[in-house]
Amino acid sequence: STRDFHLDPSAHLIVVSNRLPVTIKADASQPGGYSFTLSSGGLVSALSGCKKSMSFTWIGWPGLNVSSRAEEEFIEKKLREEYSCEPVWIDDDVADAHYNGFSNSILWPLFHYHPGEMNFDEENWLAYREANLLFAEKVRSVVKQGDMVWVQDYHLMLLPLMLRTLIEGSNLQGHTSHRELEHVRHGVDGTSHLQGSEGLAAPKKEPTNKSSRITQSGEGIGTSDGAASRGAIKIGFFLHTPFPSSEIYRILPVRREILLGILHCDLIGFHTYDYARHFLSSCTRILGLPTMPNGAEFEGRYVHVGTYPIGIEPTQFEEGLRRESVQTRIKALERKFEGVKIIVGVDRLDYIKGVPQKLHALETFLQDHPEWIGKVVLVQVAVPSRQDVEEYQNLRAIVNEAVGRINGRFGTVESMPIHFLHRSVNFDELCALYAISDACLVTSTRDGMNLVSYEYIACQKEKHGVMILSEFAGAAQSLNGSLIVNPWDKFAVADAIHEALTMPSEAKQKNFGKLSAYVEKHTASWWGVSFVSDLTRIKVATGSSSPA
Ligand code: GDG
Repeated sequence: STRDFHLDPSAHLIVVSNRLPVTIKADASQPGGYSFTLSSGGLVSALSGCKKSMSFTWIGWPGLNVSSRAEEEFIEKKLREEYSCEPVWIDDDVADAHYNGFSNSILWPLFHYHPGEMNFDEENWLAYREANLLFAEKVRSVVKQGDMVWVQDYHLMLLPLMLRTLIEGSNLQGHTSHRELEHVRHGVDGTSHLQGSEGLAAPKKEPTNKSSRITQSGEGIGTSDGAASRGAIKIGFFLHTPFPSSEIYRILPVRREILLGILHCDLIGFHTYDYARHFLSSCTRILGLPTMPNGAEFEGRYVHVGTYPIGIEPTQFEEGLRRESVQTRIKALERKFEGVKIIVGVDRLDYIKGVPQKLHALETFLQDHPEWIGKVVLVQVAVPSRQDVEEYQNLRAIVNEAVGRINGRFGTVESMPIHFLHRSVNFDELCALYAISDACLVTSTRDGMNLVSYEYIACQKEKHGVMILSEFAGAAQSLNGSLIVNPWDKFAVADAIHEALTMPSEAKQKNFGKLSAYVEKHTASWWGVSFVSDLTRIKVATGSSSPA
């Protein structure tokens, strides 16, 4: 269906994500002693569409700390002038407990249906609040009346509430959940008071000099004593992970606080209809809120909830494939693997990606179809990820063992069934790998969307390779034309591998046609523009408003 987008060129968009899209490194050879590199991440291309028609600021953690205020100022100036970015400085211990602690050891496992891996810890929760408050203060210092703030992902779920509190001050009164709000605002021991930043800060720590400096120098619309009117700014939130069933979600000890955190938005977006539904039923069951399929009533306002499936920029891959160096690499790989079918897997080495399940399915396939031994290889790129978190270290050991065992069992002097790379590959190599592969295998046990499947399709215009996709990836809702599998059923995945390797070319072509049409249309910039366009359209009234 065609959508009619509406971006207001006079509006200013502030995007907030945990990490800034710029990598900063100490580098003595550079002026000022630091090098700056814009990352090529998905969010950068996703926002390219919005950037063309609106003015734009990106707020995030710069990923490092420097020793002097002069160095901070140097970095701030460079980020502001060349990248439209504003850094949020966070002390290393808080940043670690916020990112590795609460975000990646509590929310991440729970949202991906791994409650056994969730170790709830008060210190991490306090750090999560403190980091969210530092972000809120930074946003408050740059935001102006009429701006739109778009908050990204599970690292920043308290930010919308904190921002409204900072900006709108004492206007935050409510009937539904007054006590919960107090709990979030005042901190666990109740010693802090609401006004100003202290009420939101972790009670155990004094506000740092840095955070109070940001507060004092803030030129934004909110002040700690005067309240701007409700609706002075619009806030959107997008969750890149699944939102789990309320039966899982309600395990979280701070389930109320996290829901209340994002309910202070005007628009909340998810990748799929299921995630939106799970969120709304959590709002009903945990907070008792009245909900409708497209939103919830909260504190006298209507919070819109919608689905915005993210995508990729296929043109980046098409351009990659046209490069001479990539074509040369493709030819070399094709020679190397002549007469052998290739299955590609590309995953961060994360327990949600189901890499052990993938390996077991391949093992089952080779056991049941020994005629394929030596005639098929799995090239698995497993990018090291979050190696400071214990679960990820355990996973690495499990995967290494399985690769060794399967290669030992089915390998020959000439070939090994699994080519396992525990590192990242560069973009050109990634394009070549996608292009030469006869099938792509995604076996995530949960995955918000999964963009690897989109990228593989973008690189298959010539071969029409088969996409084997877990039903537990958000992408399974969109990528009609894939072979959808339950990754926990190794026999079913083994059957899908067999089907993919033996599929007639007409069937492959037909499937590819559907997949490609979807990927080409639902791009990353389409995602960004549709969300911001919907946020622009929402009318925010003082007091009660009804759904559009
Ligand atoms: C989260 C959600 C959701 C991987 N290895 C290499 C490499 N990559 C790139 C891929 C792809 C990206 O990393 C991975 O994206 P995914 O979407 O597959 O997964 P997550 O990182 O878990 O992302 C996910 C996403 O957010 C967006 O909302 O889809 O569900 O979990 O772009 O290409 N890139 C290069 N070398 C590698 O070795 N160059």
